[in-house]
Amino acid sequence: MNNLVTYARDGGIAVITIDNPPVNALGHATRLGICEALEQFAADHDAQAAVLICAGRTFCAGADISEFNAPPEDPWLPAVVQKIEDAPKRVVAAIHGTVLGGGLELALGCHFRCAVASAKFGFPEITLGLLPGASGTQRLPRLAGIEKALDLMISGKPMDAAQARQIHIIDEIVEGDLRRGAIGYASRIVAERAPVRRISKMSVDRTAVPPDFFDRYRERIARQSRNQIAQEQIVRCVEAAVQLPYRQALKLEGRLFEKCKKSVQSRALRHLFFAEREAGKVPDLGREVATREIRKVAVIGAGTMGSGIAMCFLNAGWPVVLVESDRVGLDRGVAAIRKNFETAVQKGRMSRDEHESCMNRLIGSLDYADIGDADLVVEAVFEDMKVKKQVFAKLDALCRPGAILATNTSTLDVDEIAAVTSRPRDVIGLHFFAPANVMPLIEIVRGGKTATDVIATALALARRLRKIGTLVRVCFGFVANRMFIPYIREAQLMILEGAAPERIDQAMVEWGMAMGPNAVLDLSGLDVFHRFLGAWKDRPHDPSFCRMLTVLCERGRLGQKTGAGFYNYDGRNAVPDPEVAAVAAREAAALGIRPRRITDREIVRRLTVSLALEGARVLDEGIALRSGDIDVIFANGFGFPRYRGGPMFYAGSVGLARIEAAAARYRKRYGDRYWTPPESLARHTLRPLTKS
Ligand code: 3H9
Repeated sequence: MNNLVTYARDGGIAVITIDNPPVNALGHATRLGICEALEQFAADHDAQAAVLICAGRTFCAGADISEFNAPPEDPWLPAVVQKIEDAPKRVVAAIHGTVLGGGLELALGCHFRCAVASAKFGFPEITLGLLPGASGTQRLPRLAGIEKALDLMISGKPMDAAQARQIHIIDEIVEGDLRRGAIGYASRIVAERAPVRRISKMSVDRTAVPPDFFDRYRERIARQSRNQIAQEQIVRCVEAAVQLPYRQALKLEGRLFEKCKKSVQSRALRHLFFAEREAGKVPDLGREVATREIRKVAVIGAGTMGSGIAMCFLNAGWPVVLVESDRVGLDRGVAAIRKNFETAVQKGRMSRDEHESCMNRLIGSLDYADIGDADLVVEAVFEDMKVKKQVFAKLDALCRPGAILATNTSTLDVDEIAAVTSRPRDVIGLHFFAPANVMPLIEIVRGGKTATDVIATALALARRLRKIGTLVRVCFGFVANRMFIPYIREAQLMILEGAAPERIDQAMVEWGMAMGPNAVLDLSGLDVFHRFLGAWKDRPHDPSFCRMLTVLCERGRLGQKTGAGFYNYDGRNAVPDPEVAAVAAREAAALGIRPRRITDREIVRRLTVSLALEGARVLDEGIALRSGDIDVIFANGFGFPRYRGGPMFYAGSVGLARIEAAAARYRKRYGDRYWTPPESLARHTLRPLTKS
């Protein structure tokens, strides 16, 4: 037996322990070890039952995802699960931590399951574009019922032990030491001669759902699963669990799992899974770099961004001083925080006690002197270099030595801000995305002089805030907003060429974006983006460049906040406005731009190619560390469809030849100012691996 799985005996109970840190993923060697341990158990006449348990922080968190780019190696997980179920003596799973995907399937192969109360259970395969492929789609409906099983697999969301017990996923919740408790439970089962329960031998309760259940279920999930393939395959498998004998349905599950695994969508989602974890790893930041201790946080500016940032830190347990220059602004910010927490309580996302303790940790202040003992100060004032410099000069004078001084700027030069202090080593950018308390991303902007321990602390902070921190360097707009410029530029130009804003938005939403580019501008405020472009020193001398944005701003159409932008607004409801098309036609005529027929395909291609070319330039300049970081930023900050993997992965999946051909077409039509692909494009676009 290999050292990832060990076999021991405690009296009459065998204990099979999986120890494959960090999450006991079920890689090949582990599967082999389990099989060998099962054989030893079968041959061990003194063992009356076995407990299957994991060392470390969790029970198995699933199959080893890193093996999915190659064909499966025997013993493959479904066979291992079956081998457990076929064991001649009782096997009890002893569960702690997060039992996910293949890990839960392994547990369902056991005849009994017990868990500590803090354990979490789930089938997150859908988040990887997969289905539970080791009999989960067959065993779960037999235990939990058809609808509950589908909900669990389609949502991918975990449940707690109490819920898992309710739907028969576990039989027993263990208090105290799990190993002890599980051995006790196994001994009891043996003593009581409890019958061995093999889930595959149970039948699915088909009477619990109406005959048209599956059609209705498909309708119900159609919107959330648009363009995606795995959801339908899960429904097919569960339908098969109802209609086919177990073995036949299991074969179908295996085939459909392989189909999903080889799909570009699953490759894209797996790419993001690993890219999100790699984002926190920085080549020149070894483990020896210690982080600074952050006990108290101050946030400067109680506007929407400042109060959102304050909420993030309060939620994560820090005391926060929120500083504003005037009483009205401060009261408004504190009230917004209270209201947001209140809503979280009403929605059951936070307890009343947590709400109170968060509010107790918040100190609103009109006096900068209150930040003197803060270990981290996050500035979130108006996006204006002069104002930011004034704030940082004050921070420099007041903050204790060693405090980290962070700016939430989304565009401005962090080095220029740092230069007004006597301690540029302590200055860093922490660009939260709006709404800060909801969006999972922070662009961590490393200045030319930022100390490595400040960067390490920022990355650790992001983790504690349960956000993804991606490290970027200084340039106008960093990665996110800089790449957004060509994307918006092309969307705007297409409006001048005669494509209605709603058509452009619809094409992008159909393709998978959470929102179209024009709706995004309306939401965030046209004036905000206009001011941002106004501050850009390298703005091209191109009269058509973002012309619609300028004209609409001049007309006071600033987006949702003024009731009109690219759309008219009836509350939050966007209504297309023919006046916008009329304005576009006039502007186009003045600029000599002729109307053309633009297909949905062109809309998607032009916008996504513009992103890929700019992404390659960003990488050439060393602004982002890796293509994967760009993908992580767009998937988590801009509503880029995860199943397309991010702009760089997507370009690779379309193929370099097609991207270059599209760029050549646009170059011919619009000149080479924007459309010359960097030579590095091939290197920076991520090709999905060839099929296994
Ligand atoms: C599946 O099971 C298919 C089956 O149905 C059918 C098969 C036939 N594999 O997230 P963390 C690594 S599909 C390989 O930072 P946390 C991760 O990359 C799978 N590696 O920790 C990282 O590596 P590194 C279904 C994995 O405490 C390290 O472990 N299961 C896997 O924040 C720590 O991870 C899932 O989708 C894996 N399965 O969160 C669960 N899981 O240190 C995926 C983790 O080198 N995993 N790693 O960067 C998770 O959701 C989280 O990792 C978990 C822990 C909640 C478990």
